Amino acid sequence: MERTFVMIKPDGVQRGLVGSILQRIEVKGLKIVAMKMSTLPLNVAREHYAEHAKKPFFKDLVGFITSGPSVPMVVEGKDAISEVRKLNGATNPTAAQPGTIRGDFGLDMGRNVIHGSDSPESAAREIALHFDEVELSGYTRIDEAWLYE
Ligand code: IDP
Ligand code: MG
Repeated sequence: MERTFVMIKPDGVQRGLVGSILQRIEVKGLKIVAMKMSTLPLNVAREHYAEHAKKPFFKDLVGFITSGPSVPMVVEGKDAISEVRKLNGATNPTAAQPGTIRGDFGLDMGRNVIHGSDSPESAAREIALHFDEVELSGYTRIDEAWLYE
């Protein structure tokens, strides 16, 4: 089983999409093992997007991501990292396929509703950045015997 860091961004919260997005994650079979609502502190936002620090959009990105509450979570399951990236769709919502979260719920690159880690290294780094170990709940979902062979 693999864990990934997922976050519904402030636009997703403001637009009332939290329930719809969580439902897609849950019905896929992915298990939410940690979740909270929090407005990211500036230092956490800068650290989260450190790989983009030199990009022209970095200032706007950090301003946006700290502008209101987000819903950070840790999601677990088979190939969770790539499965969440597939559910999310392409970075630019106008390029994202219909049926994906970004393809169905967004129109603008800077308002693309959701984040998902892009690799095992990013997932480990981002989970540790946003959550303490004690906030992660290991448990068995009742449907696991029917989800996995
Ligand atoms: P990802 O979220 O699909 O992994 P990244 O390339 O890691 O995409 O970019 C991180 C976030 O930065 C994107 O989700 C998007 O919100 C924002 N972003 C990326 N490229 C641009 C851009 O060219 N203009 C404005 N915002 C951008
Ligand atoms: Mg990324």
